[in-house]
Amino acid sequence: MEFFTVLFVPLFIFPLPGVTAINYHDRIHVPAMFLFGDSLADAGNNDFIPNSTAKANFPPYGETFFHRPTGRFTNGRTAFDFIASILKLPFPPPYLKPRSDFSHGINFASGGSGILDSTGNDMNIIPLSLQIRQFVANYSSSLKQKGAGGVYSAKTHLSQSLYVISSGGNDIALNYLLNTSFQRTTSAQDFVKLLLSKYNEYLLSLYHTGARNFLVLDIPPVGCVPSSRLAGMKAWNGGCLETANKLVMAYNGGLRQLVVHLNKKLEGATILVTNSYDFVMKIIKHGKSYGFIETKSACCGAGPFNTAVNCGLEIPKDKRGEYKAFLCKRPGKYMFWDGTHPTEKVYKMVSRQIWHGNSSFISPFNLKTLILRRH
Ligand SMILES: *[C@@H]1O[C@H](CO)[C@@H](O)[C@H](O)[C@H]1NC(C)=O
Ligand SMILES: *[C@@H]1O[C@H](CO)[C@@H](O)[C@H](O)[C@H]1NC(C)=O
Ligand SMILES: *[C@@H]1O[C@H](CO)[C@@H](O)[C@H](O)[C@H]1NC(C)=O
Ligand SMILES: CC(=O)N[C@H]1CO[C@H](CO)[C@@H](O)[C@@H]1O
Repeated sequence: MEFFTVLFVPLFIFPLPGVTAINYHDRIHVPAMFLFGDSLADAGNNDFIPNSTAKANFPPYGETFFHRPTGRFTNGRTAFDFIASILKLPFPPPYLKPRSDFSHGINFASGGSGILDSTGNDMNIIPLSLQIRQFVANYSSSLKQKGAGGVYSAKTHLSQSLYVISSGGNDIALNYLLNTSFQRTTSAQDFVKLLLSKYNEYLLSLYHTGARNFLVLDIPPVGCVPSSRLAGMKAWNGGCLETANKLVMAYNGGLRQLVVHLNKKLEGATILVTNSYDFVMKIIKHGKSYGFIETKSACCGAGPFNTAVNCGLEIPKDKRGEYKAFLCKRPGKYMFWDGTHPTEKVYKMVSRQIWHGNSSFISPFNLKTLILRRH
């Protein structure tokens, strides 16, 4: 019940074109930003799911920027918070957060979720399919119920807004690679095809609801996060988990093809797709030239790669002699905040690349170009 009400409200208060909210001297006008996906985008939805076990609701999460945990899986803002600021929008509030103002966007993302419904379902999170349905079902029905003027402004609002999706890493790292019977019944190639066919469906349902401007995130090298290095410490000396990275690369290649195809097929739509994989790999290899002193171990956590004991969790008694509770002094010098997520510093760099990066990071062009072309 609550879901419907909160989604319904903003449609009545959309600024009409030509009224106060639009500043014609400012060509960068995007009325709202809608976010979907996993912990790279979640800004606290999981905190409002009582039995979810994928939460970042304890210190020191958030300590660098917000100075308190917000449910974001990092020390500060996510890449999409930075994008919101560039677009002069507030950080899109979590869909499940009571009494939020959704007039400039909603964040539907849920940490631990994936493209497949089976991903993360033991953690009580919201799969991507449901995130999309929550948006589509309620926006479509409220559009139908509006009078002519209302439909017009709601349609404009939806078509000028930005839709961002970050998903897929968990399908590989937390689902397929951990489930041997899944691997037996479905080849890697078919698994990637399955992910992309679902992704195609989600993009189409957003399009049919009225979305036109999309930003789609490729999967970063999940095989190189501290927890993957820890998992393979003995077998390959703490290098990257290549089985994961190979799947990621296969998926990313397919995603780019899908985006090229949909950009031709979907009239009036533009889908931007990133290449965060190569960007993150470059930083891992040449950390110093990007201002990082550490690109392998987490800033927060303890034990090998600072991830054998998770960030912010209490250290078990029997491990106290072995591990020392550890939080790095300068998170801005670390690539990774915890065992699986980057620091705010990396997110800031990624957001800059999304905004004005060249074709080696984002295609067919960057977000700035998309927005200037539209207005
Ligand atoms: C978690 O809560 C939801 C409803 O809030 C319920 O449907 C689900 O069964 C619960 N899961 C577990 C494992 O308790
Ligand atoms: C593993 O994958 C199989 C086949 O897809 C599925 O039926 C099963 O539920 C999965 N197991 C777990 C623990 O997720
Ligand atoms: C793209 O930008 C990066 C720096 O962000 C630079 O290293 C690279 O040479 C540029 N590539 C092209 C094709 O301009
Ligand atoms: C798909 C979805 O989230 N639909 C929601 C829309 O609003 C109704 C009415 O409150 C909810 O019951 C649905 O769950």
